[in-house]
Amino acid sequence: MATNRTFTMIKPDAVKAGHTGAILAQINKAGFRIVAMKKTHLSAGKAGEFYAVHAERPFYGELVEFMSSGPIVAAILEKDNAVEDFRTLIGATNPAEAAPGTIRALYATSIGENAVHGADSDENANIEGNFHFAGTEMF
Ligand code: 3AN
Repeated sequence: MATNRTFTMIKPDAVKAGHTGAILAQINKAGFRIVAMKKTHLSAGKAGEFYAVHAERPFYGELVEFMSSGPIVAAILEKDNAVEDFRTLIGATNPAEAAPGTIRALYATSIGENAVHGADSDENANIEGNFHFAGTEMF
């Protein structure tokens, strides 16, 4: 069943570069409501668990190292058609291919350090949101 929620993380590269406020403003301007949000620092173990689906990919080690290299901002967002509309807002995984004006086109530096994460399905949005937040932290 389609839901109206997605899950995002502002990744360590964008947090470190001071883009958190601008990215959140762009997310709000696009019509997403913040259901839950926190700044946190994933351990390598937790990052590995989050990205377990990519464990067999050649970039898994690099991805886990990067995602645990500094603080992130994790959030659950709400809007009609949230998953698809958020993927449109962030742009392609590779910033060189991301449409102009998208968050990755504006703030990502490479395919690995690509500024933001966006869930790729309603099912994963739910799993990822529950990974980071308790029900009592969602409003
Ligand atoms: P997306 O985040 O756009 O859904 P996925 O699910 O293919 O992209 O990849 C998950 C994450 O893995 C990406 N956000 C990116 O940080 C990293 N990644 C994907 N492809 C590569 C690659 N070729 N080299 C390094 N890191 C990658």
